[in-house]
This record gives sequence, C-alpha cells and structure tokens, in this order.
Amino acid sequence: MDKKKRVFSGIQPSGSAHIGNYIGAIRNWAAGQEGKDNIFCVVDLHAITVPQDPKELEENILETAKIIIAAGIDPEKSILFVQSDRPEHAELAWILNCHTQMGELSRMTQYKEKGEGKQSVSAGLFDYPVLMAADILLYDTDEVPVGDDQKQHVELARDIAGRINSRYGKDTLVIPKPTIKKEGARIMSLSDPKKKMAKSAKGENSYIALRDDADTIRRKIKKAVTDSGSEIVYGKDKPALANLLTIYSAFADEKIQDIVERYKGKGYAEFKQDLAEVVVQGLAPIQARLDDLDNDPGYVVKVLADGAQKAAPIASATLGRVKNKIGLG
Ligand code: AQP
Repeated sequence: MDKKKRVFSGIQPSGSAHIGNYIGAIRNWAAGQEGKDNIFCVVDLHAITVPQDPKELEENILETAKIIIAAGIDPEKSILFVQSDRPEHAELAWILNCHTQMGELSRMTQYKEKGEGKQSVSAGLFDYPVLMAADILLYDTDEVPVGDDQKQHVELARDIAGRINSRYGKDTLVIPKPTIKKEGARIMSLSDPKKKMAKSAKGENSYIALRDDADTIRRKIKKAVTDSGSEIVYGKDKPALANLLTIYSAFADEKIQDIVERYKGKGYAEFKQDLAEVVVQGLAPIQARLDDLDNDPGYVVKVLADGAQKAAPIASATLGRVKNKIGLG
C-alpha cells in the first residue's frame, strides 16, 4: 500500500481569524483530512516577529486552536499542536538559517509589506520564512495547503531543502509542495480590494472575523467598497465585486458564473444583503461549535498537549537525521 501523503500547515495566533484564513486555508485543511496524514500547528513563534501583548498572545493561542477545531479539524484524524511546545522547530530553523542566503530573504514580499513604513523591524520578521521552512521540513511534509500569500515561502522551503539535499544526500529532507486552491486563494480586504484581508489590518471593517455576529457581518458587508457601475459582473476591472463574488461562491458552494447569472438586472444593495445572509449561515455551524468549545476549555488544552506529544517523535527523528548528516550527530 502507498504511504499516505503527509500534510502540514499552520496559522498565526496574531488576532481574530477571518474568512480569508478560512476560505484560503482552514476549510481546505478540513476537507482534505481523509486519507492523509495531517499535522496542523498554531505558529506562535511566528506571531512574536511583531510586538504582541503577552496576555493577549496567550489567549489568542487557545482561541486559534478553537477556531481550527470548530472549522472542522478533527483531533482524532489530525495532529494539532502549538509550535513553541516543540523546541525542534527553533533548532532546525537555526540549521536552515546557515543554509539560506540573505538575498533570498530580502526578496520575500511579506517581509517587505509588513516592514513597510516601520521605523524598526525585528530580525525575526526577516527570518520568518526560515522558521516556516523548519516547521514544514521537520515533519517530512509532502503537501502544504496555504493561501496564495504563502506560496513564496513554501517555494523557499523547497529551495532550502534542495540545497541541503544536494550537499548532504538526497534523503536528508523531503521536498514539499504548496497546494493552493484556485478559488479563494487570496480574499481581499473589504475596505481596499488591492490589499489582502489580514488579521493585523487596522480598520475592523476590512475583515469578517469568524466570531463576528450576524449584525456585525451585515454591517461590514453593507459598508464594503464596491466598484463603479451597478451591475453584478465578475472581471479584473471590478476587483471589489470579484472579491465579494468569491466570498459568496465559497460560502454558498455555488459557481461564480451561476451567481452572476442569477443577479442579472439586480443591484448591489440586493446582492450585498443576500451575501450577508450567505456568510451568516455559512459561519453559523462554526460559531455553534465555538460556543461548545468555550464551555469546555479543558478539552482544547488536552488536544494541544496530546498533539505536541504525537508530533514529538516525528520532529525529533527528522532533526536527528539532519544533525547526523551535517556532522552534529
Ligand atoms: N486574505 C487571505 N486569503 C486567503 N488566504 C489567506 N490566508 C491568510 N490571509 C488570507 C491564509 O491563511 C493561513 C494562515 O495565515 P497566517 O495566520 O499564518 O498568516 P498570514 O498569511 O500573514 O495571515 P493574516 O491573516 O494576514 O495575519 P497577519 O495579519 O497576522 O499577518 C495561511 O495559509 C494563509 O495563506
């Protein structure tokens, strides 16, 4: 029998997870759980590359784990753990650092975007992609389901692994590949369709958090910017509408073409009203599961503790193999 494909992906506990995280990543993790060997991680060491309030960070770590479970990750089928509970991530990251070029990291667009306009930027933010490479490579990962914004980082992980393999032997690291769904790979901000929807974005009207209640969702969608014109059409010249149609399509599980056809002759107001209801209904089961998890915080803590234990032998085997190969055995 063929060995199951190993899947690894992570999410930062850097604020309220939003529908971009869900459509671009978490729902695909949940949908692909069957028949694969899945590992999902709350990547808290990534979150501290920008300043965090310690108490909020602690709360966000648990909250992010709850979101992952509520959105469909089954701890019986997938390993779920917190990155800083496994010290192997930071140790492998150091080894990978010594095999990564400064020039490669300087080309990473997320670093440029997040550092833009800031007076000081941490070395951690610059080095973030190497830690991400360590997260992925530590688990002999075949597939990394991510949103489009993370593609460049997974490509870098492939390059680093390839370089290490050509130097120390091709069985040192497994070369992973990004798996990115075409639809919804980059959900854009509701207030500026040129920017991606992000947890750390300033205005809270720019994103819909998975915890937002029905009235908040309705208000945010009503306020969402639209393009010039009044017809419901999909096209590159209508980026705001294309984004709203993508969100509609994801939650209604309906093709964009069919939605456009149905709204022929109808205006933005009606479309937005319906979109809000589609999102409210789509998030309802996730929010119901979140309520259950809120009432049972001990459960999530236990899932994470078990997950860190299950991840341990995989992580230590890979780290040990790499150390042996490079002469640190
Ligand atoms: N707007 C998005 N559309 C589609 N997918 C997205 N992802 C993030 N934003 C979008 C995907 O969600 C997963 C987890 O992302 P992350 O938390 O690790 O980091 P991020 O990409 O930097 O996400 P945010 O929400 O923008 O957080 P902040 O503001 O803290 O940086 C990844 O697979 C990502 O591709």
